[in-house]
Amino acid sequence: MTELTAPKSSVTAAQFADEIRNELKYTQGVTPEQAKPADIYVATATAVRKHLMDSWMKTQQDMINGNTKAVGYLSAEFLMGKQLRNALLNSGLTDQFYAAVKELGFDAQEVIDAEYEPGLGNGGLGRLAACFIDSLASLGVPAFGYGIQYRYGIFRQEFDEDGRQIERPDYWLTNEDPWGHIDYARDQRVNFGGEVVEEDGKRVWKPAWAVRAIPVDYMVPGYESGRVNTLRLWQSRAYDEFDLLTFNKSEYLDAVKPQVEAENISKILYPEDSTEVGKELRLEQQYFFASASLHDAIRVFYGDAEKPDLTTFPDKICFQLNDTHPVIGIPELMRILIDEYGYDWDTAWDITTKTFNYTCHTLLPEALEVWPASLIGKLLPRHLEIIEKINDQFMHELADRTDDEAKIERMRILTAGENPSVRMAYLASYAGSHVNGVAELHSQLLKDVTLRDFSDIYPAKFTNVTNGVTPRRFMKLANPGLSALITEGLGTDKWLEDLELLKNLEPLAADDEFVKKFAKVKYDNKVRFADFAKAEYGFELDPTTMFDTMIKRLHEYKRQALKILEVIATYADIKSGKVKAEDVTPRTVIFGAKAAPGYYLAKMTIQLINNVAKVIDNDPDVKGKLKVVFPWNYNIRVAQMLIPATELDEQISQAGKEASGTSNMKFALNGALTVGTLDGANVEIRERVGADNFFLFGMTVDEVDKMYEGNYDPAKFYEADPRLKTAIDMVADGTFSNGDKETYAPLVSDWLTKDWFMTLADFTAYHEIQSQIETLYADQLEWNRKAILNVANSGYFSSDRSIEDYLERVWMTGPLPTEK
Ligand code: KOT
Repeated sequence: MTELTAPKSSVTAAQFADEIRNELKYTQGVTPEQAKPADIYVATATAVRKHLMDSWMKTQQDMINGNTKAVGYLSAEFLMGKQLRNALLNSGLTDQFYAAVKELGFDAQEVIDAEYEPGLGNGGLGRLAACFIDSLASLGVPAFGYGIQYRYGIFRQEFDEDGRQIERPDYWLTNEDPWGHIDYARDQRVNFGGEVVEEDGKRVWKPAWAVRAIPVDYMVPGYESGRVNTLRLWQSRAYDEFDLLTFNKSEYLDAVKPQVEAENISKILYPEDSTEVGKELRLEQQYFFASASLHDAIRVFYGDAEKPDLTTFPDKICFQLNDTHPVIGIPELMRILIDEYGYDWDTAWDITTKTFNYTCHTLLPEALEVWPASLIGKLLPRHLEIIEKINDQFMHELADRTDDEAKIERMRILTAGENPSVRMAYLASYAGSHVNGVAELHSQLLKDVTLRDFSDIYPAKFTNVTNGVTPRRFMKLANPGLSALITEGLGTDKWLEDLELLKNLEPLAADDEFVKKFAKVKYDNKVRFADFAKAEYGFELDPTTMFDTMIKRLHEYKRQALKILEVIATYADIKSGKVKAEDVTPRTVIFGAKAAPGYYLAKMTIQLINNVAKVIDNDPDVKGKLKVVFPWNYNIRVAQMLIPATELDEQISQAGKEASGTSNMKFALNGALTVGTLDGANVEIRERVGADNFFLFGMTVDEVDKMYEGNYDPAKFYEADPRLKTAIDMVADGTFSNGDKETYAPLVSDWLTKDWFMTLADFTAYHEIQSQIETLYADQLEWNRKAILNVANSGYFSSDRSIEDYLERVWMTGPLPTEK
């Protein structure tokens, strides 16, 4: 038996330098003298992978040979961020790396910067998947992440001269990807199209075309666990076969077309976040990775046995459906069991329902995926038959359980009528063993509103698992200063594995010396971010001003508009002299956000923010008092720099719209105070850090509902608050568009006539909380005390805790046994 990698590697810096030299020579064919930082990066990554190899193989062996059920996390997105520093940390090679690179004559930062960030996700959902696989490995739970290796990740965002978002392709694989191992020998065939025929009394799918799914394996090393799991991302390739019978000169191009198109499946990540796309290619992507992953799991656990006993499948692995994107996996597993392995329907159903669980990540009706049955029928005819049968079975089951016919009708998986469609969330809620939301409030609203009928009939299925974030990346790597201070304060670094230990920092919030050290760390992080922003974006930031940050996808419900309107109103207050310059708390307001390329109002909001930034910047009257910056192309790297430097965190979505939020957790853990609504996980953060240490404002879910019922009229709020009126008038009158009144007219009109997310209704409350924020900020010792209390009381928001909750409430499994 090979030993698991020791938590802190015993390799010396000199040995590690030799390993890097070795890779340079034997893998890349360059001498240390010829090498560029990018070469050192690739050599280091290759060396680190080799360090992890034994543990990786052993983890797989232990998983296959043991009795611990594994977890398959099926997700269309894994927003991993850069890998090098994380892999070094988790393999205990960080110190050796810095020393070795120095010995080789390179600048470590340049080596780290040579890695291109893989952006294989849109935002919260994809980043959560990345945090979860880190925690699974760190807890020693055998697990696979299954997804797609998109050739183009989330677009690279630029701004044009007018402040408009431009999307550029993110061709992240232009350079070598030393982390991903392409495993050609473990490919899977994924079929599409064609028809279903009757043969010997059986339904037989005769597909029209197929693609080759090739796994690209990424090691997922646990922190100090000695375990290394696998992230298996599928690439689609063509088969080198085409229909030679129909092939003649004139049909050549037609004949190769499917081959050419096969590779489109994994070509691009859809840049929509929480909005429905409904495109054929998207369904192809979903089926592609769901099908390949299920077949792969069968292969992993049963080898190539012709007649494996798949009734044991749910004891080997359970699959978590990360929202509805992989839900087509449900009829796919049914099909595999019935058509490929000959099981009867009931046995297949029993296996399938035990295998899947479903996490819902939204409350927005438009984000709940619904596929036209006609499209499913065209692409996956056998699956449509199976879905029809599942729906029939479901209708019968419901008839046994309730007399409420209207309810039964409402719950249809396959809708009735002329153009039926398939509701993926309903399919998952019926077929899955467990259904969970991602924060207490969200899970409650799922039960009360979105999936109410389902929770009435199947109350035991529903549970909550509040999201979490990995402290390894978002504290240790992102905030070394704070991490060192925490370790000093606690006298141990065990908090990185048991984040609840942060609780023991609480008494130190009363210790002025500790508070000053904490304030110094925050200030240093601000300086570090200012330097970064200068180098990267050319921004001039003053680290003595309050850093007030709003980073998240640009979406109306998240209400970036609320923030920018408040900024405009403050700007007007200073200009008009209503607020004396000396009474202003100097602020730097920092935005980071990408908008879906087709999301008109979101893109207009980006343009507005950029132009407000410009106008303010060019106005000497507010110099030193107010500044707005919008670093473009917000990504994980920027998040890791910005979150530790932030003092005030904006979580200002309309109550009842943000399922959870996870940056709110990262900010609290990095000692920012939150201004926020009672939405998503804000509710739980506030409960834990204490109401005195959280700036709450705005309507509650109930108040929002009442206001909708009362025919909400935003214009009333515009008339009632002169500051709001001034701000909107300035947007309308061309102050931020060189006098052009048309530029923002659609946005202004939306605010005044629709304002679906009630930005205007919450504006006054949002302004009022600002004076409390500024009063507290004036007392730096008090502010930092509260920031420490945020850190101390946020240990619950570790993704390790989320995973433990899943293990206990949903997956019913645990870590692999450790050897004595
Ligand atoms: C995307 C498409 C369909 C349905 C939901 C989504 C989605 C939801 N994408 N990102 N989310 C976010 O997921 C995070 C992790 O659970 C949450 O913290 C956040 O509130 C969601 O908006």
